[in-house]
Amino acid sequence: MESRGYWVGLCVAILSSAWLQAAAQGLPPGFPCKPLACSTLIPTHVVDDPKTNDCAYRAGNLWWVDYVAGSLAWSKDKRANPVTVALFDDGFWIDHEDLRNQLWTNQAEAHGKAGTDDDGNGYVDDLHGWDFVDNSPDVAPKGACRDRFSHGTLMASLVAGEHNNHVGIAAPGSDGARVMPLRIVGCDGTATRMDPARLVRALDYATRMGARILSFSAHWSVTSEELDAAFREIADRPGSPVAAIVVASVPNKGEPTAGYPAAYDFRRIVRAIPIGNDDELSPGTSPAPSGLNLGAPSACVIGAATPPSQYRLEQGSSNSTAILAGLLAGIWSSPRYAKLSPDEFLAGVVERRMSKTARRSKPGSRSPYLDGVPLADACLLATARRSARVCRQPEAHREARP
Ligand SMILES: [Ca+2]
Ligand SMILES: [Ca+2]
Ligand SMILES: [Ca+2]
Repeated sequence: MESRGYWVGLCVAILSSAWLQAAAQGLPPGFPCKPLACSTLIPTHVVDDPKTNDCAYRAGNLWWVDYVAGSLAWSKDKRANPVTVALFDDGFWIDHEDLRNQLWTNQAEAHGKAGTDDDGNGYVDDLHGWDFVDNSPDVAPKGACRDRFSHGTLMASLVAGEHNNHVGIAAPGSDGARVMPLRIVGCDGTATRMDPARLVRALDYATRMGARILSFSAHWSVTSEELDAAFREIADRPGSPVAAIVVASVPNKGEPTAGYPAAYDFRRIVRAIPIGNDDELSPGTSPAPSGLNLGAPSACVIGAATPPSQYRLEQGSSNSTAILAGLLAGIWSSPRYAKLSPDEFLAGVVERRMSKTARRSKPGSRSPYLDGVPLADACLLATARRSARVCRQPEAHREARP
């Protein structure tokens, strides 16, 4: 099999609204995103907790959180057993105000000595992930990417943007997800190509260091035997010691196939199908293999862009992937599920409940490969009273009652 790979898509397209300067004072007047139809899908007065102080949420601009009932994955405090979500992307501004408290931390390096590989994992000072392009602990965007909007930063914020910190956004994984930033593509020249050997090293790092969800807001069409084998071990082989859930993007650029890793027919792959804020499958969405295919918001999504406090409005299937990864992490980290293995969580929660829930929205009616849009398993996560109002699925409704 050909070993030359290439990076096909960081799937976000840029809306013309350009940079948004949104800080603690709130979003600009006339901000183009409105809650739209989501308020008819989920009772906002229930989901939109008035105690939440993140300005974008309070301004009604996080339709994508309410759309998946993401606020039900929040908890009063950070979860005791957060799920580490590894992000494979082009660089991360980890000092962003909505990210800096949301990172996976290598405790051995945090309490170790600078310049020393304190945990002996082969990476010196890998405090918050690793840059596999430039072989460095600094995961920030490099080269021309330093002056652009940062795709990786946006994805990290959609996974775990911090809830109730008086600024910016709040993501479903705020209290249950911790982001492990892994830079696997760069901006310039050959570094923009997806190198299969480089990705194999990053996969090995992520699983060895405890990531339980691997999120790919990217896709590629050429792979290698080594890369296929690494994904098979993580995402398919029963009893694998490095088993993890792979959340894979399905692009919406009109391409004839979804690309890898969505194209793998593996049991632990969950595909994110992009849904626009018109409550429809995003135009140009590639056909996807059957399996665990869940819808998630793609358009009109606001997230972190550059440090220390800038945000940006984006659309694209990358967003869907990160939102779904954060939602799954937020649910998986709840005390009820925290001890489940990846296979147990997928079978008992994602497949049995989330993908079978009769979602009160249009997606699914037009797509043979979309199983539905998940809610944050509201009937199990929330109190019985809240659940009864939010979740209308008969089976779950009954279960939610005392
Ligand atoms: Ca180390
Ligand atoms: Ca060290
Ligand atoms: Ca926030």
